[in-house]
Amino acid sequence: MALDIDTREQLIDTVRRFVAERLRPIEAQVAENDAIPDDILAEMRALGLYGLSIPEKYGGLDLSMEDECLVGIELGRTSPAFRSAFGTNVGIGAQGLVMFGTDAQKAKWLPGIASGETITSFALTEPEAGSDSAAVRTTARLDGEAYVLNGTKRYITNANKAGLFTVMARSNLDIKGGGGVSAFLVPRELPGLSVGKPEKKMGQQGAHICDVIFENVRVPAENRLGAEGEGFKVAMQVLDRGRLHISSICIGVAERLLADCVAYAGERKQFGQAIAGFQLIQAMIADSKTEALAARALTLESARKRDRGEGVTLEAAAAKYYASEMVGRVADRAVQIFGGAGYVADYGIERLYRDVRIFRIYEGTSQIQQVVIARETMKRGG
Ligand code: COS
Repeated sequence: MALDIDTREQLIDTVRRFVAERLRPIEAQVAENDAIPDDILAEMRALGLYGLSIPEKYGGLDLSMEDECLVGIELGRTSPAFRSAFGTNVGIGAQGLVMFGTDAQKAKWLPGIASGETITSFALTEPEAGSDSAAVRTTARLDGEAYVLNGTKRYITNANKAGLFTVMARSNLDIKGGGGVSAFLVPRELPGLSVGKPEKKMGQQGAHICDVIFENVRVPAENRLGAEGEGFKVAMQVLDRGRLHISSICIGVAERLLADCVAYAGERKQFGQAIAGFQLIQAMIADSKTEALAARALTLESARKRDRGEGVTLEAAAAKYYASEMVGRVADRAVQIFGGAGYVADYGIERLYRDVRIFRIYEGTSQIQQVVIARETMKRGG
């Protein structure tokens, strides 16, 4: 639901202040400890951040895609690890349920997801099925009133905290591609489900990814999400939406880095003057600003298109491709503008440089976005 202008401004202002006053001061601490303090997580819950995209009926804020992206841009102005804490509840972990769940499934799980009491994870990727996500090998064999799941999912965000997994598994072994895949809502407590240790990563410390292992996990048939064989399409539609959300975070980080660069270039003196006066520094700022503006326009326009009920497979891929590559370039220029100070840890620039690297990989690599963009463009005839 689209918010009226005043409510939207209020929400954005609240999130902006929360980011500036509560999150930015502890960025380094969170990275050091690889954990977000519990009181901060409680504040996120109180602000409604876990339920940004969940229908009001189930306790969420029911934001339109455009409003969610505007909030996402604000959330991007700090370490992206903070957003990750509730990102799966807002996006890929819960949207399969929001879009394809039955009334009974929604009533059972969405209130807990909206409040942040239940953390959700999206379990698609496997050791042998990354970009080729239709190749999932995890099996779901129907046995009486339950599907029996076996297999391993890899790099699953928030798996260590999750109470509910949206799992894509092959329910028909005779169909090799996506058509043999179904989606399931799998509560963590089911016997046979185990979660590996969080991986050590390049960036975004405080956000966690783990393996999820299924050993004869009996999932009640009523937990299937959508029709049998529709799981791959569920995943693709969830990702179409998720890609717009990720784009908004990339824009927020880029805008944050730009502000940091402008402030630093105004203070840092070389050759007897602030480096902001040098045109070669200005050129980097100009390029970063232009690209951040372009990503903002593309993402918000695509979000509005989705809000009008139109398909955005191409637009979401284009926005994610452009915004994630853009923030990589902006972060690289930020290190350059900060010079030695950009390379050492004290200023946080090198941390953000590492944090943004994953945006070009998860929820579809840049190369997958290019494949999607080309296919869709050819389908549309240009
Ligand atoms: N929305 C709805 N349906 C979609 C869709 C979308 N965005 N994308 C594909 N489909 C449908 C197709 O229409 C097709 O349906 P039919 O069989 O009825 O014709 C079916 O799904 C299979 O599609 P396709 O043939 O395009 O599948 P491919 O195996 O060629 O792969 C890509 C498609 C590469 C685009 C897909 O595997 C992908 O996005 N991979 C990246 C996954 C990813 O983002 N992983 C990150 C992990 S989650 S953090």
